[in-house]
Amino acid sequence: MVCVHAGTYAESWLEVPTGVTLLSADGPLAAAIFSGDMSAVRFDGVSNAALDGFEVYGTWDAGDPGNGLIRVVDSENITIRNTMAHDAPYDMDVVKVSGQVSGLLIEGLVAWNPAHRSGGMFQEVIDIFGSGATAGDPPPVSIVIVLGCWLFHTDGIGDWLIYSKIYAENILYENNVFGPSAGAGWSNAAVGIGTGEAGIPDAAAAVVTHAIVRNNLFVGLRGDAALAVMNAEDTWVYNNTFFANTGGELRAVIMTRGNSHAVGDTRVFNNIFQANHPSKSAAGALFWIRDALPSPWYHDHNLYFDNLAASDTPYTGEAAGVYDLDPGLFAPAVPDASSPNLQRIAEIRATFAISAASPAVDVGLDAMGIVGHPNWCPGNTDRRWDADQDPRPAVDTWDLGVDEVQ
Ligand SMILES: [Ca+2]
Ligand SMILES: [Ca+2]
Ligand SMILES: [Ca+2]
Repeated sequence: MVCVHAGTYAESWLEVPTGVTLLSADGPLAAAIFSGDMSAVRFDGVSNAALDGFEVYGTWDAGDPGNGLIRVVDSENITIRNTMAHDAPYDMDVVKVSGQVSGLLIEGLVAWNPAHRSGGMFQEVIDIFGSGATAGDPPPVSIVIVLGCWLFHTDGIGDWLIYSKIYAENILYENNVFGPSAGAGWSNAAVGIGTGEAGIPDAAAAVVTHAIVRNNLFVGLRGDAALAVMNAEDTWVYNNTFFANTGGELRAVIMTRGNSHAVGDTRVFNNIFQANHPSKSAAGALFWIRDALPSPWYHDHNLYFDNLAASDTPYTGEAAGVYDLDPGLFAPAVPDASSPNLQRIAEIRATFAISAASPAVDVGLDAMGIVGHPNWCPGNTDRRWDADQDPRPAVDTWDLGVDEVQ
């Protein structure tokens, strides 16, 4: 353990060694690391190391091309927690993960402002890239949990918020707030399981397998879609709330794309969709199926209220879906990102709570009770809880969306 007292430290290329936790000793965000035009914190070839409680920032878009304000490469059992990271120097993601990485927990991270990439578009807030595999290798990136984070863009800065791509497995996005984002509607999705890039080393292989996307808020997002499932196998999308993903800079709420690998098993259930009216393309779409329909493709037990009617594949007709009833979200709005801090995550989440009178109450499935639910990290992947860590029952009476009423 290395304890750092309050203050702002001008440091760059800070390598965290194996077995070391770098801790802000006077509490979360009391200590700050300012890296100027360089990478700030590196986990490179290490294990059992952590960064806890720092504000980490650089000079946005400055300097020579780099690869990550916070960088995780060829490492295992790494934790980044209670951290606020923003304003990446030129060509850098805010958090860049690549090489062989097994066991990464990113928890309670508030992050924004990736830099431009060379060519004019933007890097990502979090980039998870299973890189470097050769024929016969297992996926180089495995077991990544992104938990209770808030990722957004400001001032038109950004494209993707987060993606997992190329050759990765066992990915969990849980209890996060995604949005607002700044994609311009000609651009990529905000949140990706997979990308449109082909796999490496096998271009035709699935690029992401066994992903879970649950208890997340998708709000105020732009680009091709709020959430994209691309060239992936076994993706579970449940108990998310999609609100106000709308307007002329968004094409779809959920997009699937199988341009290099036909999208496999995809489940969409227990979600709330409210006030989503993407209109960038001729009609926009609730579900945009860019290639073949995922197989199998399952959606049911979702609530739809005040959304656009257009959808590449119908969202009507769910046997246990809830249609045209107001879920009664407490005070939903696109989050104000003008003064971000760690406490804002819970505050935003509270505005998407429901009450006992909501038609979303008790009409969802017990996700853990469904045969085939991924459980690659017991204790994490099989949690029955909502976004504010209230328990969900072990029977088919889960509430829809991020909140379970107690
Ligand atoms: Ca990137
Ligand atoms: Ca319930
Ligand atoms: Ca709750």
